[in-house]
Amino acid sequence: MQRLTISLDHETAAALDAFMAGRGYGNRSEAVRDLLRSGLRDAAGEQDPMLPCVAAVSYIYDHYERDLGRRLTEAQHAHHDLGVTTVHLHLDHHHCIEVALLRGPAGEIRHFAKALVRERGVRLGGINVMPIPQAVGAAIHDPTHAAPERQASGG
Ligand code: NI
Repeated sequence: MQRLTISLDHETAAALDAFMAGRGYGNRSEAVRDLLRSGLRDAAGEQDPMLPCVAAVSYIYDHYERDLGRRLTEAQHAHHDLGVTTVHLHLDHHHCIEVALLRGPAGEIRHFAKALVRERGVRLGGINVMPIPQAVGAAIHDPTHAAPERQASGG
């Protein structure tokens, strides 16, 4: 463990305390560590656009708004190589939430994710990009890491 001392303006310190209270953190170190990890995880993808990543992109929109539902679907078809799956929930008579799971190089999925949440008419959007851990990536691409075949059970 290394110790570091940081200075915060009052506003940021108050926001940190509110964040801690909301999430039930016992001390500031723990909260700052988690925030740093999440920031560094995001930065990893920004630094290396080829880094294999997965992303969860969520957005709430009004499906009556200017063909938005169709535009979102078309955008996803155009990037079908990055799409894994999409979950859609009808929230009320107007609003829908969709969560798209993407997989691909960090730069490409970040670009597509931003395009989705910035589509005209999207009310709220969130993007969570995570690097695929090395071992997981290796297991997927390297057939020698495949799970051993099961013995036929005869049943
Ligand atoms: Ni819907």
